[in-house]
Amino acid sequence: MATAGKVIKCKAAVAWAPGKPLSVEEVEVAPPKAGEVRIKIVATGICHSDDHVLKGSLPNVEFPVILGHEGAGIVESIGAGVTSVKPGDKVIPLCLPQCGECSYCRNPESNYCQKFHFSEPQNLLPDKTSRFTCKGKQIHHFVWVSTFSEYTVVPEYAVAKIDAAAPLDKVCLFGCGFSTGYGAAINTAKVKPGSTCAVFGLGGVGLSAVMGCKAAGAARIIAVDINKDKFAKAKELGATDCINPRDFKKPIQEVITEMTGQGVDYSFEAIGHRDTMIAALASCNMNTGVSVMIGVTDSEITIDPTLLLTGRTWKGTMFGGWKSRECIPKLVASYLEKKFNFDLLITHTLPFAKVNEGFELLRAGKSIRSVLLF
Ligand code: COD
Ligand code: ZN
Repeated sequence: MATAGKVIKCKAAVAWAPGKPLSVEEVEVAPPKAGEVRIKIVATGICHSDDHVLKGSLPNVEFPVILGHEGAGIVESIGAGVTSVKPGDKVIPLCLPQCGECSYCRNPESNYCQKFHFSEPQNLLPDKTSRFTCKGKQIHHFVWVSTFSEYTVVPEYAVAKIDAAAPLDKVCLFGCGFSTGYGAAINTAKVKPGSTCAVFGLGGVGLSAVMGCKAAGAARIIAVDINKDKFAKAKELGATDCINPRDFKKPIQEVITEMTGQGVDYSFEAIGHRDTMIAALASCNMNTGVSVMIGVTDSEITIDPTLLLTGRTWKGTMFGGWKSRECIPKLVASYLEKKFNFDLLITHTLPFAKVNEGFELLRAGKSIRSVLLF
């Protein structure tokens, strides 16, 4: 291949500092070292977590950085020792790696990998260097994947090879939004048929949780958002009731408890706010209720301990509980077999140069997922 072993110059969106718009620049992407894979990104979604980073509210990220973690692409070249993918393979870079060696990777009950950002920052590749430079400056990676670059370099154990027939402009959503929300219902909560659920936040992640509750056979799915424009899509995807906390004088947890008698069996928080995390917890029934926190907040939470004392379970989820390298290819195969369809989540498709417009649409509540195409 003509580019293998060479530095590639390409387009990327650089976040030079928190709070500033992204800057589309020409960057240099060094070839992959041993154990690494260089990927030509074809499509990438914009997730609210990228915006959280720009606001400075995700831990351990270092600027300047190339964000983006919901991408799909084609392997351009591989470093020494890489055996699981080859140039030309379609792949999804994985923000949650699966090293296969740490104690969690070896535990069949767990999907967390100790190489993930919450254990060791993923701002540089494992050898503690970056493959990105721009205007002579080193640019940091973001959770290793940095999909807002036409080419990116990722460790082999953070890459999933997928079916050659997969449409990259759709399956990029497996990189975060769909996998996270759908898996929160299926794997983390283990929603049972006939149960009642409440999903707080109807973005790409929350709507995927609605889809997961429906697929698991929930009888009632209460969708909660302050933006009523999200309700039509929530209903299309399986919500039975849609409620706006601003339409009620009393706290939304009281409304949900009255609607269901005791509170729901399962609740999900897909917003990333302290108050909605507590409201979601209090919305599930006091004894067997399970509440799953999907969002991340940078503020601490104080709760009345009796919320848990009576038996409720409060859980978090990372990447929807999927062991990433192992499960993503299977999920892509199920998508190709039309076992589920999340295409409705993609509300906008934009050329990569319009990345800031994509963020504006997200902030204004006008998009679910914008997919950027290189
Ligand atoms: N009450 C009800 N709904 C609200 C409220 C509120 N007080 N505030 C906002 N909302 C709604 C918004 O109107 C919007 O519809 C929805 O909540 C949020 O949707 P999006 O599209 O902005 O966000 P997503 O779906 O792209 O992302 C949600 C996350 C929870 C994943 C994200 O915000 C987050 O916390 N990310 C960090 C967690 C993480 O790292 N997850 C794994 C990989 S991203
Ligand atoms: Zn995300």
